[in-house]
Amino acid sequence: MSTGFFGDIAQIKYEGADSTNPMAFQHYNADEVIMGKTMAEHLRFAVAYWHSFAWEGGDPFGGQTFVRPWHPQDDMGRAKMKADVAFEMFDILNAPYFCWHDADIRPEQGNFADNLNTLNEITDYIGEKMDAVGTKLLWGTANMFSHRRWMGGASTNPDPDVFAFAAATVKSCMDATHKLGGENYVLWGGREGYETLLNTDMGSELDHMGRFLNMVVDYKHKIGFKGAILVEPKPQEPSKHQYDYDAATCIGFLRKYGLENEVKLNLEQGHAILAGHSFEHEIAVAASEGMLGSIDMNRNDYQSGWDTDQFPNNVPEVALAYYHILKAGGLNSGGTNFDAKVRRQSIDAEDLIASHIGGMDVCARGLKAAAAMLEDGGLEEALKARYAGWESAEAKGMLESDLASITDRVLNEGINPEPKSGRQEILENYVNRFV
Ligand code: XUL
Ligand code: CO
Repeated sequence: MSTGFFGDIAQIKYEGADSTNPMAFQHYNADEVIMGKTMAEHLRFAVAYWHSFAWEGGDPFGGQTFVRPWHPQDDMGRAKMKADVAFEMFDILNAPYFCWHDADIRPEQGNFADNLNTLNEITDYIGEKMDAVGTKLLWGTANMFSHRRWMGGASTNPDPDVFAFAAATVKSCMDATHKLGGENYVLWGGREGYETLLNTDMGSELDHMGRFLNMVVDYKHKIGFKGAILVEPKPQEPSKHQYDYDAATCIGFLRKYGLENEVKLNLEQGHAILAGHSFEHEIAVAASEGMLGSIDMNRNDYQSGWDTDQFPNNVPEVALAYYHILKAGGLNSGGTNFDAKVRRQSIDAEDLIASHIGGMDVCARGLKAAAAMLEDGGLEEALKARYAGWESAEAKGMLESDLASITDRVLNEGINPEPKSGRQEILENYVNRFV
């Protein structure tokens, strides 16, 4: 029985680029085959439970703007109503996946035992809805940043009791993710960092975080969870400085604690921007190390400097992101999670649907452009040409030699390199043909 929340909005269908129907896909054609896979298989869209159903529209200057029938979110009956509405939306969008934090789906009880009971109850309920609607779980995660107990960090907290509470919380969320057939498990450490170095022992906090993540990996193997463990880089906000700053920092951390073959990265467009990188930079860094796990798709306001978690609407940007994903062999167990929220003035049920339609269409256009560029091969050809010198036996041999012998060769052969154009504008013009 419908909750009635979405009124008369019917299932969203693909109508093609000429359609002017705002409640239809113009570009996302789930079954269309691109480079041997359907769009649905490439993109693996997920809806983020927190932005669409748990966030109430507050900002640093004002509180709730959304008035929903499942508010206030402090009661199990209303948590179930929230799940009913969520699965109606997954059905309307035909979204293959969703993602949650424990705190999005169950009411906070203020102690671990009751949080565990309510998490078990709501995930049983959600499991039935997953079976009925056919939506799968891309990943689960623990919210270890909202409640005041986490204010000084979770695994990096100076108080060992908070470390213990965090360990129990992550175990419960991994169990729930496993129970629901989740395909990944994510850790984002919003409070794993510091506000001031004046009160922070950074070395021991990092050691605790490394040990904690090793326990997570051990537990994954113990319960036979086959999904990937993913950490999500972000440089700051809410902490002034977060230890998982960006992809490169995370990779160094994972290597230091022996986790480079066990943990991959969940990369987010807006977090890349906050770190001073492009999204494709973060994807390329992870891909070059074989650590590309999944993506959180959104966009950041380039002026505000905040994590604005807007729905993507920039096709050229998205195209370059998927270009690097396709080049790396795709998302595997990962997916495209819309870690994106409507603006706080977008208070209607229709806004929740329209935002996802737009996001899915923008990603579809980006994917199509990326695939066309890869199939055309222009960028790969240019790349190959630029590095062609390294194909020679002499050049390769140099990497096995030493500074003194290389110096001899420079002197003997009179090596004096002639600069060559990087051809950036020509390549940018090339990309422009596809987007
Ligand atoms: C916060 C953020 C989180 C993670 C999951 O910026 O991106 O929602 O994706 O905790
Ligand atoms: Co995210």
